[in-house]
Amino acid sequence: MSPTAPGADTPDARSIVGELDRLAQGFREDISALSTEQEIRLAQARYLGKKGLASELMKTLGRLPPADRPAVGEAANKTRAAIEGAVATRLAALADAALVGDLARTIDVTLPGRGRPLGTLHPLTLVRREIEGIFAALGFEIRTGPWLETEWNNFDALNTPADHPARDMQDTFFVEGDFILRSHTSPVQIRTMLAGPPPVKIIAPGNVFRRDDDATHTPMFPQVEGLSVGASVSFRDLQATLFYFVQRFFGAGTEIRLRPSFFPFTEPSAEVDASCFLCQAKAPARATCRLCKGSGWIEIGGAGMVHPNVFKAVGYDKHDVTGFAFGMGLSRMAMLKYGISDLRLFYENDLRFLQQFPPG
Ligand code: FA5
Repeated sequence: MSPTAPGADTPDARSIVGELDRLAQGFREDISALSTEQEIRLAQARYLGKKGLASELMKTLGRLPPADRPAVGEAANKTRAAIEGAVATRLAALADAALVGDLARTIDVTLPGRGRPLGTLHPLTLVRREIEGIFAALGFEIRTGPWLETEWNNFDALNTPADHPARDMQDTFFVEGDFILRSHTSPVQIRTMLAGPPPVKIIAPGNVFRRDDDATHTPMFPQVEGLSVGASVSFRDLQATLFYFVQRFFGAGTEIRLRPSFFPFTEPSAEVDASCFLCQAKAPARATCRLCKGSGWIEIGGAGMVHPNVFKAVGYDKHDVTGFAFGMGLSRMAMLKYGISDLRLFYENDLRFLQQFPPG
């Protein structure tokens, strides 16, 4: 390709501009067929190099009338930019194609993926969630309270003054200052009633702490508290609620039994037993049942009607309201549900144990 001019001595500005345009177009066509960077760079030099086609064309610039030179200069710059742009675009396309080629060579997309181990939910979490769901269906709200508690919330307001022998029933961890580690979830009853007027219908799951440590007792364990207070809440309501709960949690056909007991914050008070869901409390399986040890019943917690002194402590009028409360050991429930014989398994974080539970 060579510049065309009307006459050797009088180059024509318009034809040079046209020639420059054709140069850019010709370059694009040339490099579209090239497939290596080296070839492309050589082509670039053939057009833009010192002795390249564009440079040759520009040599005629000096012979143009001065008035025409700016337009030709501008066209020359555009041609240079177009050629450089085309080089960059073509090189980028080649790099992309090379990458795709590399990937196709190194990744076999038909191979199975690398498996990631799936975490599972802790059995105590599974049981807590299940219990929350059952009580939520009965209209109970979920409340929580702090682990560090005042003695007043944990004992005094629950009708257990400092010299009350019942304080010894729960061997308590004392913390510097005026706090203790709560020994049961019952202080959430107090916090909830202090926070607002009746009616109240809550369950409160959470960890509690006692100086206990053997196969059926750990120094920290989860409980779930229940409290229902209103104008005419009765012992019948407590029985019906617990009955509904055991049927859903342990299965239809499960019975409950309430045995007279003592808690300072309830009157009357009861121990709550569920009929053994393993032997169904029926002979002959019952005689050798490892779960209920032949009794047909399994203890799941304590319960009772809220003591008038508890209402007094939180400023409720005992003439206006009655209520029931219950407290169950959540780890005990998980042991029963999953047939786990040692409570300490829950806290050892042994993956062989934990991986037996579903992801949730
Ligand atoms: C209480 O803690 C009462 N606050 C329950 C209550 C609430 C009664 C409301 C009335 C009204 P108790 O100390 O029995 O009660 O504990 C309740 C349950 O916690 C027990 O039945 C048992 O399942 C579980 N539990 C007690 N100590 C431990 C422990 N060290 N490790 C695991 N579970 C325990």
